[in-house]
Amino acid sequence: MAATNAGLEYAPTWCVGCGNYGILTAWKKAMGILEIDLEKVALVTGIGCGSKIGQYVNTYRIETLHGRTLPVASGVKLANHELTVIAEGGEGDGMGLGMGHFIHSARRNLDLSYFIHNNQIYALTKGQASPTTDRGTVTKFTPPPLGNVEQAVNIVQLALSAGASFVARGSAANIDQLAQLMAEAVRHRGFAVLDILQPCVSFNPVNTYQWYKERALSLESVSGYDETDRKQALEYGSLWGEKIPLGVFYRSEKPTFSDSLPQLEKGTLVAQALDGIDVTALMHKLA
Ligand SMILES: Cc1ncc(C[n+]2csc(CCOP(=O)(O)OP(=O)(O)O)c2C)c(N)n1
Ligand code: SF4
Repeated sequence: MAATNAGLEYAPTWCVGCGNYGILTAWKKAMGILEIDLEKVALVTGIGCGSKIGQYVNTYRIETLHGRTLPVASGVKLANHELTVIAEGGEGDGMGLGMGHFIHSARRNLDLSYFIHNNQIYALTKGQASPTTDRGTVTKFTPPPLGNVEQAVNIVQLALSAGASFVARGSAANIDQLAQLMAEAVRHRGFAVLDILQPCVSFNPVNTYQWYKERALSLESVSGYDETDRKQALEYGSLWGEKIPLGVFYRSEKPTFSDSLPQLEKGTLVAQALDGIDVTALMHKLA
């Protein structure tokens, strides 16, 4: 499948200069790298500017409620575990309302990729501080002199602590690297978290392309870095300031949630016959 087939014809409605364009380009490239049958891909997004990506790609997709991306993606995967399921949306969607779902998806090791468009702001709702907005950042809703008084969530550290078996960070400004990371996340069997640094040119004047570029540290350039060493991943995952690491922090192999369910051994749930299943006795018991 050529990467060009992964997109739809109409133009995105994102602001000119938005980092989401880079993410969309990388997304299409990633599908080309994977040579995947798009009919076997289910994309589940939440609500927000980043979540609109589903409107511009040529796969099956569900745009679900704000913060409910992962539960819906989990349901899709369990109903048909032969599908490639990608969950995607903003960090507000995933780290705010969706936070509990994130932790449980990681500890279950659901076989999903989760792409988080992290612009450190609630963009669609016009510029409130989000869970990843750095402390002290002045937004329209967190005024000076203090700015945002809350400590930011570090997505990489949280994913590692919760048990995600693949954890990486890419950037909307580095499309080739991002496409590779997306492809690796999709290939990984298990819960694959990809934190994507994404400038919002309309509502975040702090975390700009330049701001991210000045801090980017490629993990590939770190001599002796071992992607299977969780301790080292946590150490590099804690960096956020003068240096912000990009690349694969961690990968490991362990049973996925679907692997652990005997119900799925006979094939996908969608393919299993419903004849002969009578829940009347159960309903009476529960009544
Ligand atoms: C239950 C619920 N609460 C709040 C909202 C309002 N809302 C819509 S998008 C959004 C956050 C957008 O931020 P993010 O998820 O980071 O995506 P971005 O727009 O920055 O890409 C919020 C709070 C909503 N739609 N539903
Ligand atoms: S508001 Fe920000 S995130 Fe949304 S489309 Fe515009 S630049 Fe992109």
